[in-house]
Formats: sequence, structure tokens, C-alpha cells
Amino acid sequence: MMPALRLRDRGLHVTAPVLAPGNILEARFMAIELHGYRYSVYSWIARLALHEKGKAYDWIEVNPFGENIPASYLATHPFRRVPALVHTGFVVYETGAITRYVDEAFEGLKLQPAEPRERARCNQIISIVDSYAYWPLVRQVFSHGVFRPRMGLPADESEFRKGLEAAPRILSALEQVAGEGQYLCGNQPSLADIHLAPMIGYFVLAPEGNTLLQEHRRLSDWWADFSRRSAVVDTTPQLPSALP
Ligand SMILES: N[C@@H](CCC(=O)N[C@@H](CS)C(=O)NCC(=O)O)C(=O)O
Repeated sequence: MMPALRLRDRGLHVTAPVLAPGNILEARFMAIELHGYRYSVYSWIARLALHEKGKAYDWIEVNPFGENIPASYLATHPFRRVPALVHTGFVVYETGAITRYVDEAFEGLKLQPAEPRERARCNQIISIVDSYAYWPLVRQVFSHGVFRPRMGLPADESEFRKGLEAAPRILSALEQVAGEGQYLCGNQPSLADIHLAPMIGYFVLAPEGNTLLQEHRRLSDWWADFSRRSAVVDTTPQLPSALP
């Protein structure tokens, strides 16, 4: 394992592998910029992919919910979302495109299975996460049950309840397509694990979300194991503490 450097950017700690000073590859390493928001689940996914590949990067904080999104960022991402990745002048947004690029452009652990059926499952899980899981698990359960109360922002109990009602169908579907091994697809970590982990990581912070996950044995066993990986631990966002 490479040594870790803790970079500080406007209060945000980024743990990233670093080369020895003076290493001629250093400039290439630091030519990766990840623009994201510290609490964003999609930014967490992109960070997790970079950490799993052992790639260092500069973190640029952009709050897509804020009023002052820099014009330079909006020129990069016309849909006002995060994250976006810049690598030696190449700009890419949409998290699935970023993580596949990170996997294919850099050496290291291969994060997409080569076997066609495992690869199809991997892509299927990523798509389920984007299309069906993100809104109820994160934007309804996590946002209204955990994040907004902790930030002192108004939360909508009915949104929280709607997310909880939708969750069992999503968890069951994921459980059906997930493999029986240690990882969701194949015998090593893949983008399926990387895309799902942050969503589950936020969802289980609501005790009701955690109870629902525990009713899905395969997924809860996977999460108990995968959440202990150093890349997950190192990239987990530090949320504000719960209000007394
Ligand atoms: N399709 C986008 C979704 C990214 C996304 O929704 N990011 C959230 C933060 S987790 C965001 O920027 N939200 C801003 C908003 O909803 O206005 C991707 O895959 O990158």
C-alpha cells in the first residue's frame, strides 16, 4: 500500500495515496481534479473509485445546492450536479462515466468484471442504484431523516416515510441480482460495490433504514464486510453531529 497524505481543502480532509517527493510521476498523479461536494453521495462514489485504484487527486469543493456555484464549474457541468473529474485537461461528468474512466485509464485493481454475465450484473446494479435507489434511499430517507435535521434544516417527515416505503422493493431487487460471494459481482470488488456502498452507507444512518437492511441477509452481510474496507472508511464523509 502507498503511504497516505491527508490534504486539507477548506476544512475537508481527503485521504489520498502519494508518491515520494520528487518522483517524476508526481505531476501526472496530481493532474487529477475531482470537483465535488463533501456530503454528496455521488462524489463519495467517485472518491471511492479513485481510492480503490490508489490514485491521488486534488479535491475542489463545489456545493451544487449553494447559490454561488462558480461560473467556471457551470461551464463544465451544465446540469449543476456534482461530481466532475478533470484529468490533464479531459473533463468528464456523470458518476458512472467517471468511475469507468478511472477504472480504464489507470493501472490497478480492475473494477469491471471481464466475464460477460458478471459485467452485465455489475452494470445492472449501477443502473438500479441510479434509477431506483438514489432518490428514496438518499434524497428521501437520508436527507429528511438524518442530514437535514443534523444541518438544522427543515425536514419533511412525509418524504422520509415515502422513502422507507419504497426501500424494501429496491433492497429485494438488489438482493436478487447480487452474487453470493464476498462482493456483489465476481470475486473481487467492482464498480457495483463502489456505486452501492455510499448509498447504503447513508441509508443505514437512519435507524429505520438499518432495520430494513437487516431484513435482507445477503445485502446486510455484504455491507457488514464491505463497509470495513479501508477505502470506504477513508472516504466516508464526516457529517455534522446529531443535535442534542
Ligand atoms: N447523474 C448524476 C447525478 C449526480 C447528482 O445528482 N449529484 C447530486 C449530489 S449527490 C447533486 O449534484 N445534486 C444537486 C441538485 O440536485 O440540485 C451523476 O451520475 O453524476
